[in-house]
Amino acid sequence: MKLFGGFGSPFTRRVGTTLRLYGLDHEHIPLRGSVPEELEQLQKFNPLGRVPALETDDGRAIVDSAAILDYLDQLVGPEKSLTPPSGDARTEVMNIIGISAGAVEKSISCYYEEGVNAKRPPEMVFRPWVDRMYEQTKEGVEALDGMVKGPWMIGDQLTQADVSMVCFWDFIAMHRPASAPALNCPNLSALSERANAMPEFSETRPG
Ligand SMILES: N[C@@H](CCC(=O)N[C@@H](CS)C(=O)NCC(=O)O)C(=O)O
Repeated sequence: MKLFGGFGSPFTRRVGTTLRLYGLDHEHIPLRGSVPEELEQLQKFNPLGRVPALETDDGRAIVDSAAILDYLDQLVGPEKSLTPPSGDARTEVMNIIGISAGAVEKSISCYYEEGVNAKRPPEMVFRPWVDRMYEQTKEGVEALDGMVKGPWMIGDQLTQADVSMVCFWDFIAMHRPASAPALNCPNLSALSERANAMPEFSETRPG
């Protein structure tokens, strides 16, 4: 298998971390869509030129981290899958991933609005919308902070809710400018610290 995309992308990182936790052999190719030659190569696997993308051992290209995780879960089977296959635990995990993915998507949108990675000239930024997105991220992660059962998101078992949450939280915390409303998430910080002590997380942690 080949995983395309750098771990600066939280969606790519959650796939890279899951591959490690499952002990699946793979090659990591950190292509960047922002570099024209790399974009061309990436588009062979993802017509959108986004990361992550996965090339399977039988030559299929899978796009979108949720679809890739679903593929990997099926590959390892229900006993080993980090996403509970059914029942309340599955609903809980999917719900946490839904909120945390929404929060990080808002954070990524802000990352493309202002700062060194901005795609828009500063005079074209519509301030009320950017401020609202900072608020949405804050509201999302603070709600998630209150949902941590401990030691992991849904209790004793590490699940995909933790993998996704930690990858998303680390991105949000790393890229939040000092001018944005501060985040009060002691439980998510502790969860991130616990997870990043594991090699599967620390090896994918962006510098
Ligand atoms: N829903 C997608 C989101 C992927 C995504 O947002 N990728 C970003 C990097 S974090 C990207 O490639 N952005 C460049 C672009 O959209 O052109 C997934 O889960 O894989």
